[in-house]
Amino acid sequence: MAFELPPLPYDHNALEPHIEEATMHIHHGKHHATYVAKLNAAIEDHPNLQQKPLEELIGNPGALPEEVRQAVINHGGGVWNHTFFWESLAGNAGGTPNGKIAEALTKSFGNFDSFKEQFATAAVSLFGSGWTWLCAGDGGKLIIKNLPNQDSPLAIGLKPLLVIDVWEHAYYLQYQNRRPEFIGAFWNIVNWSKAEQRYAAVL
Ligand code: MN3
Repeated sequence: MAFELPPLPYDHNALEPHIEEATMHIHHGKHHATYVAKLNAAIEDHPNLQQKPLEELIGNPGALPEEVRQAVINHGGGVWNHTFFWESLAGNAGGTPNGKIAEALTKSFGNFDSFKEQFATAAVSLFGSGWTWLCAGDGGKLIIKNLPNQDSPLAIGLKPLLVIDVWEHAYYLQYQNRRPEFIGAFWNIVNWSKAEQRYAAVL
């Protein structure tokens, strides 16, 4: 097997009450695991691709053989995005960021509350299935970017710092159609120290 499902970086109940244990079991153990299985199936006959880092596969899809390209974008993206999402969250987290990312959020969005409002508005308004990303672009400037399906910000030259999964499977069991409520709960479990580390690495 080329790629494996990484374990969650915390217990399945660590994000309660904001994301319930049952959702975590299905989202990680079924959805995330299925992306891993389908990625491996897609590149079964391509041992050279199995040896490469996932970032390289999804970061430069133009270099992939055409017959597997869309499958790697979809399932490889699904693998990478979910791993990044789990690492973007933590129990007893949330609050406000510190350090360079705090300064950059203020510079790019006016103030922290304005960033939260713009990010939440983007996530609420994303049509269909996709992800809302906070990324660093040129010169470390921060931008909010909605991407559909499992498309990767790595493929368009952005450096992701934080993300929320707004596919219905991310919240429907607990929140049903109330996506804004799920997005509101997200702020209580954002792992800002992880986002700070990621931004420091970009700079
Ligand atoms: Mn998902």
